[in-house]
Amino acid sequence: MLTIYSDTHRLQHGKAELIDGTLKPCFENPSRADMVLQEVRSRDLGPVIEPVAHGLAPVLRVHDAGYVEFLQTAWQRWTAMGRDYDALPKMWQIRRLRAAIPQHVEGQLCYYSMDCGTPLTAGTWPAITAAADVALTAVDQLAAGQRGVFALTRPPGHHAARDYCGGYCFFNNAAIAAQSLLDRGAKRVAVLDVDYHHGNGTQDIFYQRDDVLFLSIHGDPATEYPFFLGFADEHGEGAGLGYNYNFPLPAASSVALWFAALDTALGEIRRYAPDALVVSLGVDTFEGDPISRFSLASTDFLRLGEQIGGLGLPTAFCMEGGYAVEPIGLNAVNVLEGFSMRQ
Ligand code: OKP
Ligand code: ZN
Repeated sequence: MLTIYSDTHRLQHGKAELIDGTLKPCFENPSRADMVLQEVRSRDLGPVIEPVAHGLAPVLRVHDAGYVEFLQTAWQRWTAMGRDYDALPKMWQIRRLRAAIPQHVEGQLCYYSMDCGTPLTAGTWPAITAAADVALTAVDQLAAGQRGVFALTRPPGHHAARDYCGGYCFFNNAAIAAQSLLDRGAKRVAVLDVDYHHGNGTQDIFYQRDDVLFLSIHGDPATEYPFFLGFADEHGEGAGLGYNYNFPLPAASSVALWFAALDTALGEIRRYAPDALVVSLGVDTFEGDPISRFSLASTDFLRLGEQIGGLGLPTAFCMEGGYAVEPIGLNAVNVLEGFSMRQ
């Protein structure tokens, strides 16, 4: 399987996040993608190629123009005030506060953020545009006839909605890929999100549409991040009604329960009969993940890949979460190898 990768991801390197009352080094850091790439190479998954620059037009197909402009200019505006540290919001436009967009960069940071764990840094803009290009180049390769392509995207994307960042995500790489598939002629695309956390951003982007079927298997938001979206009764809206499926599972769910949810999700994908599939590939469902609470073993990821491969669809895998850094490559490449076994 072909992998698309850019070193530019390294430029997104936040310093710290607030964990258990103190600042700890960011879980979402460059070593994650480095480890995945190393495994891709050592197991000879296939060629690794650089992304092709696609510009902002395909990003603007899923993200709000004001939000994109904010991300593009925020670091320059932040440092122009003499601030040389990561930009993090300290308040939110919560219930009954005015929804007007503030003028000040700090106010805008609050307006455009979902949480305070997603540091905007000097390298955020180049890293997120490179990640979008990685996803878009994967789509180019599907259009050129590849059956499965691995977009080694970092930072991840599935928490980023049309107009907000959060959960380490800024641009929604998987949503950008899905939209690009449609723009290249696909009639229907499915996005399957297997990360431990609900893909609230992807759901938000496609919630009112029937040309993208979104399905997510994740820790129940009643107790798990992102808390405010991802419940089983979210089915879509308007034209999108019936095209959104959430499978929230209790935090300590068994592997058998997880695969039963996968089976149901795959059945819905078959029924939808899409032209292509995008997988939001988070491997933080792993038993050793430090911030998640499912218990998939490394071999379960092979099985996951095989089952996805059994759909027989052109498939773009976009890397999302996975914070047990040492086995992240083993787990991610197991999915890709399992998929390839079914081609
Ligand atoms: C991003 B992705 C841990 C706090 C974690 C943010 C989680 C973001 C996950 N105590 N907060 O879906 O893997
Ligand atoms: Zn996650």
